[in-house]
Amino acid sequence: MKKYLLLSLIVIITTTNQTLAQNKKEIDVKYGQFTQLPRQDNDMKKWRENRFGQFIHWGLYAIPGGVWEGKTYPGAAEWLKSFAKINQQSWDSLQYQFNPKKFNPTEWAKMAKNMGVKYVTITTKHHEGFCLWPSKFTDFDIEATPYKKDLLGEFVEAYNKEGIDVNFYYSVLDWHHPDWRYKIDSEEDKIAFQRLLKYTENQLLELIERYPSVKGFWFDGTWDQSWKDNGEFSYNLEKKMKALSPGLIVNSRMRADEYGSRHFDSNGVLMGDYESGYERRLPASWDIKVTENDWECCMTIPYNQWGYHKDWSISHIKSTYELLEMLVQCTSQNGNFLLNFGPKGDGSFRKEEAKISKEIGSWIKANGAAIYGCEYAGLEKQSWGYYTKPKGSNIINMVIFNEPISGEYRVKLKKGQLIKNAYSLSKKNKSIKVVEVAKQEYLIKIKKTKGDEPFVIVLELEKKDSKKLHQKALT
Ligand code: FHN
Repeated sequence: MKKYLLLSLIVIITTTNQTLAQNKKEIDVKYGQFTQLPRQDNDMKKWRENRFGQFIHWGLYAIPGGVWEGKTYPGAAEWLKSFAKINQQSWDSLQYQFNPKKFNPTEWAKMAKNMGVKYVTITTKHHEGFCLWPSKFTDFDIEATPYKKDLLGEFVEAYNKEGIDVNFYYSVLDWHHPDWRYKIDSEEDKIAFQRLLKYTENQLLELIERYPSVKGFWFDGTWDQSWKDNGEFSYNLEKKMKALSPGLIVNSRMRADEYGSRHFDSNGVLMGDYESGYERRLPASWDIKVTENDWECCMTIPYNQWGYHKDWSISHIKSTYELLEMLVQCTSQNGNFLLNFGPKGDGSFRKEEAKISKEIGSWIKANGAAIYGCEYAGLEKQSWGYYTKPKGSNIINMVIFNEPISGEYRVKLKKGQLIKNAYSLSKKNKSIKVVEVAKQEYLIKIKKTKGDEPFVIVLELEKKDSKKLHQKALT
């Protein structure tokens, strides 16, 4: 009788769920996602394995560095034109001062390599509209500066030489272009904006043709109504770009569907190849959902400065370990971490950035095995730090940021997972004591460290549920 009741209950629940699913009417979206996600091709796999990237914001705004006519503006330096209400002519004339004599692309690329990044994303054109490459479609570009040379080309070559993948940031919002419109209020606006769209398309195809090794595009400035009203255009543009460069990776900010939905289409499906909405923030929860789509968090070192700002005393400057913890959290949740740098107008890096990049690099040199190619380990986050897992391996890394006073680390694995061996990444030959306190639950005992650096403990798992083997391994 009991069995019969249980069976009936299961049938009722299943039927109700099916009815609910049928009732959830999907909207007919014509210009939404057109790719099966998550992408499983080699380019996307490489993007995922890279985990750590360098963001570079560099443009005319690096010259005033947040200061105009003796006044310091605390907002983001690349927005100075807008904050300080600087007229177009004055801003545009910065072009004739742009001559980064200290720009050494080889040194930049070496610094990035030593920091441990596997990819870089550079602003080819930010909201100010200035182009770091000689564009056929505008004079507001590097060619018309005293520097004259193809700066972007030099950059791409140097980074590629170091084995670093290059992506291009491109702002659709353009304060310089006469045809830019925030919204379309008249027939005249409509015609002007169509010209802007053509300009955008021309430049993007130009960038792909000029720099064929480009791996991806990072769109920005796509939040205005004018762009949102042109979902069909951005849909076709993404297709054209990918036809010209198969394997190209595009962030979720590029597109809007025909209803104006951004990042995710009106049915909640991610557009582009990965979610790029995590700006200066990490996922708030440990919800498994974070791990369903590829995603990237972009982060500033100060509170909110992307371009070079002369005065960094205005906000908290994140420490090396604060930033490393963010990188590790991203890895543990299947995300990438893109750390921003804002070079000065002369082409050099500020000393704070140089120091942080060195420190990050030295930690990653020793502990990169817990980052590159790693993913969500399928385990809950613990108070001592984060789990990461090299894809397809029988290894789980514990990346420790908070040492417990007891020196004991509680580890709760999944059914069927047994610890075969545990060791510190810095001392691979010395096993660490593991005590089984309950089924799949362990205490890892470690001598307290000086506590001045995050470290990694590696757990080698034995999947076979053999008690004998297990006991043997732990003695
Ligand atoms: O307005 C920009 C900002 O200057 C910076 O480029 C960031 C980077 O993600 N994106 C915009 C704001 O979302």
